[in-house]
Amino acid sequence: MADEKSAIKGKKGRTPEEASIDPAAQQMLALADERGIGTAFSRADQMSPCTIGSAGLCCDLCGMGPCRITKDGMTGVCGATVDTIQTRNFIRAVAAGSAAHSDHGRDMAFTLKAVANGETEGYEIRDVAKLHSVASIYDIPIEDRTPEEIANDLADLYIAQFGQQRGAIVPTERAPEKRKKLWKEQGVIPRGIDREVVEALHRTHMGDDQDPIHILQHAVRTSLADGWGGSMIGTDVSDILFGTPAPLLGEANLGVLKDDMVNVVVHGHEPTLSQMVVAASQDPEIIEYAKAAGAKGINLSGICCTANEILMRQGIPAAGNFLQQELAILTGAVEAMVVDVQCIMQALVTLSENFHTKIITTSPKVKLKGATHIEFDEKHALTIAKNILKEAIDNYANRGEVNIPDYKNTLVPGFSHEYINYMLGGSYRSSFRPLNDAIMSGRIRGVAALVGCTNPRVQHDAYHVAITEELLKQDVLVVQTGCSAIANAKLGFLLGDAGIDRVGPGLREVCETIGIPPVLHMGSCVDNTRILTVLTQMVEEGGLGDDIDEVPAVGLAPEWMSEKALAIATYCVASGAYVIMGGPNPVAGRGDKIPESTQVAEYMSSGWEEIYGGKLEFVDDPSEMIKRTLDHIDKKRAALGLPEYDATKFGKSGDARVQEIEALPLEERQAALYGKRAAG
Ligand code: NFS
Repeated sequence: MADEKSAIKGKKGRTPEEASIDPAAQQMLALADERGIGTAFSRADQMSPCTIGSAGLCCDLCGMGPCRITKDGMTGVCGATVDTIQTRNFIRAVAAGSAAHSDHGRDMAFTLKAVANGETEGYEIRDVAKLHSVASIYDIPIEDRTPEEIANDLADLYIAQFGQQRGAIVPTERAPEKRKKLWKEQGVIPRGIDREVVEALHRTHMGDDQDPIHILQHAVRTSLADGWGGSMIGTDVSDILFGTPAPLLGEANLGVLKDDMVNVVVHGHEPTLSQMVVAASQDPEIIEYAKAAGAKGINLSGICCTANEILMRQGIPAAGNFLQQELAILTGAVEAMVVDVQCIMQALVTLSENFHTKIITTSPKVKLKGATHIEFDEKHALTIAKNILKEAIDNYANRGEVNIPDYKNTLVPGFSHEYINYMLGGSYRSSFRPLNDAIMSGRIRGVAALVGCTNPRVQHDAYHVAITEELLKQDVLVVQTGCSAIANAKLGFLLGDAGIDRVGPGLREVCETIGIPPVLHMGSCVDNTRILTVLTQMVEEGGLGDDIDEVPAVGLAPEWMSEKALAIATYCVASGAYVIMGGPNPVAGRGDKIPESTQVAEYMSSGWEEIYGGKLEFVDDPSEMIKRTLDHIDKKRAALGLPEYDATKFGKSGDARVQEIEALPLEERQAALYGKRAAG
């Protein structure tokens, strides 16, 4: 634990204010500093990223290396060129990201199968309407059949997508016609989810595929197996089993922890575990058990995408995003942090040794040395969830000093594509027409999907918030998932009233008319597929072109860190979107000591744009990200023949206008309201 002394103000360390814009995070970082406890922030300060590796210039695929390409014209021992090395590294990251999302989707499909066959404890099919609508897409008969019979068929179909060897995975059928045709021509329709991931690994084994463009073509196919495969399956099944999200009231930030209750934080990704912990926490027996331990009850909260899953379905508060997992433990108030898969820092265990917090791993795939392992099994899900909570309650007596920051904000999450469709027209006229019309008229300039992680290499939450603020002013509707959504939730953007005065006049009118926040929280990272569905439905509604690449929309992941983010970025590009990622480009040479190989970076931008209409770019500076976003939106508006965006054209209706009128002197107010000429 030598480096436990390395707090945030280390040699090159940033102050808490420089490390995060979130006051709750700042408070915890100051505490870590005081106590000499290391966090991801201080570790990032002490370890500069490897400039060779971060530019994709290091090849460690065989035992002749690792080879580092540090000069122009250099190759690896085998002769591999810079472009080959960079694209091989890139596709491996895409494969790992796609594998993570898709394995999550597979587990969801297995759970659906088990629920359909009565083999689980505590689960049920909550959303029969969604089951029917998904089954109908694939012509699974629904008439005169029980939900279980339909779910069994759907589960079989979905499970088969992973091991399928030939043909096309079925969720790709849901893309716009023109897009499917393009994918077919390019030969990138995934044949089977597992097959594409395996082939990505095979192709990048020593001595296989060494043509950068050919490698990238398969990167596209692998990523599509994620976005229009594993992730889409994950979202569908989560909705069927746990309910399709609709707006509700939630809270976010470390202030959701309670000093007089047993705090259990669920962290990770798969809703199978977290949903059952939610159910168990409401069990009278468990509540009594907590009271007997001297607590007022159980207070559940989430971190990362698990937080999003239970926030948007049950309104369970989010304690924070990725970089707040350690900070939650630093409060001293967490009895147990229950984790499943993905985005879980190994540092949690060492950190928790300074406190009473128990780290409980639950997935058969993920163990952390030093953590308590209580393996989750859907057959005994509720019993296991109760046992986990009992462990946490038993730990309440060991709690020491507590420092819960007094910061939290309310938000309205739960904007599934089904709900967006409904909210725009109600039950009888649900449609995307009003949204398309608002974009076509210029009330809404365009749409930005702001997604992805937080990363200690940049000021925590700062880019998410700065970009959102500016885009809203520019009348761009912002949709969000993942840790980015939590970043903005903490600042109050995801609640209508709090965010509305910071929104451009046209967008404001739309938000006021429909009664929505200017930033729509659409779920976890797996739910980025909801954004694909929304874009497809906007295309099908008409008026915004006949393919996704024609819609004035941009995707941004300004603080990304995970390989999953690269998989998401690639499938979004292949679906026609312009994607802007923050941070250094993992396929570009950097600086003067390292060759400036921009061939791959250029291909992912202009090359992919020529083929797919979407492109991938890495941009360091948030103002440049905003500029490119607006330029792209305006370019797409012009290509569709839509009126040029004009900030002064709208804003003379809705609440803003009412307030303006109310502030007028009586006679002018009458004139404005009744059309009478002001006297005199
Ligand atoms: Ni996405 Fe969710 Fe967060 Fe990043 Fe991790 S939680 S799947 S990878 S860090 S947004």
